[in-house]
Amino acid sequence: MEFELLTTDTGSRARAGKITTDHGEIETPIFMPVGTVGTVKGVHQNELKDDINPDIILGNTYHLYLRPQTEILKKAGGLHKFMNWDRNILTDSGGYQVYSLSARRKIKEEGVKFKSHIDGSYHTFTPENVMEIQRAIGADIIMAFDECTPYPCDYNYAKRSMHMTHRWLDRCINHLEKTPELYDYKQTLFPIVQGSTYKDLRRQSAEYIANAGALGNAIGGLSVGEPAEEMYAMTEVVTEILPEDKPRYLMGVGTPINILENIALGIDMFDCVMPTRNGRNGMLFTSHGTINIKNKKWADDFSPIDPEGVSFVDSQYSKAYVRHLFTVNEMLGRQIASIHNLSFYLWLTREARKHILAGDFPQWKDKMVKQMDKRL
Ligand code: PRF
Repeated sequence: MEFELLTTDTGSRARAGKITTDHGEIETPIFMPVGTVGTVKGVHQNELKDDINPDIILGNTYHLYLRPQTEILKKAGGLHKFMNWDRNILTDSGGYQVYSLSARRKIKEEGVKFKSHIDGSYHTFTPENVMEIQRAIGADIIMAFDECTPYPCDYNYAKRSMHMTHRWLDRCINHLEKTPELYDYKQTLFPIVQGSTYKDLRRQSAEYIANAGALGNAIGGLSVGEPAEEMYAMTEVVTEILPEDKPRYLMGVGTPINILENIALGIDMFDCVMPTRNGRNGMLFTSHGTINIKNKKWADDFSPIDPEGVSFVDSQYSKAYVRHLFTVNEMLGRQIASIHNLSFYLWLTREARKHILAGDFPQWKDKMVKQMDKRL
């Protein structure tokens, strides 16, 4: 994997860059649609490739390990072939899903024993087996196994957990070296900064992660319920320390406003379930604010769902029609909302990139943040 830093904004820390892997180029800043179980929920491959058109999507080790399971993915020749996606994939390590989804878990130095949310069976994730599972899934970018601390988090717990995440990183790196790639392309490991909402811990963690010398770095443990200002303060501390010449990925963030603010602080990559999950609940993100399409006020509004939107759904369907689909609980409503929201998120990061390259990112960002901070 290579990263080319094209521009750093003079009025902020925003950057425009380009990552190149064996599955093609990724123009940064980028939003990566989440495809947890090997599908971006509710979106066909045609719509994903031709309309939303992302350079990279996300998969989850936790889910794919439980179903369809590693052996099936190996037989398929990896996740790319299994789901018929020939561009980039990044897999999260399970270091978050184990905490947020499993029915029960026990965290020890060796790893995490957890109870499946699907059938109640018991499993253990260790830094070593998570590297092996991610080899089998075959994503281009794979994540280190970490502990994502909750918010709020006691200082001493956060500190102990951060050190364990660092020791787990060393184990990930060692084991990955001994575990060859299964397919004919390279995989790149990204380590993860933790440290909860404590600046001193975040600094310490960022230094440790930077020293690991990986080709890209991630920030975890944020967007877990803390106020946005606290998240931005942590991003700022960490991006000051992480190397300039490597891409930086802020995990699980966030709203369109969170994304622009974090781009301004030097983040290059984002992922979040919001556009799809909130979309399935009738929330539409637009450049003029968020729409709750289930609201009665749209019942006879026959204007397009987003006149400025870049997706075909924006001009082809009216607000009244999509509201109707939600009211009668038709799945097409949820599909339209997912396609709209993902197209909007991708448009937003592409537009940010254009403005970084053009040199007027801070002004554009401030205007957009003000504009989007509304409920329509
Ligand atoms: N760790 C991992 N994945 C994550 C997170 C984390 O801290 C977050 C935090 N918002 C989202 N996804 N491994």
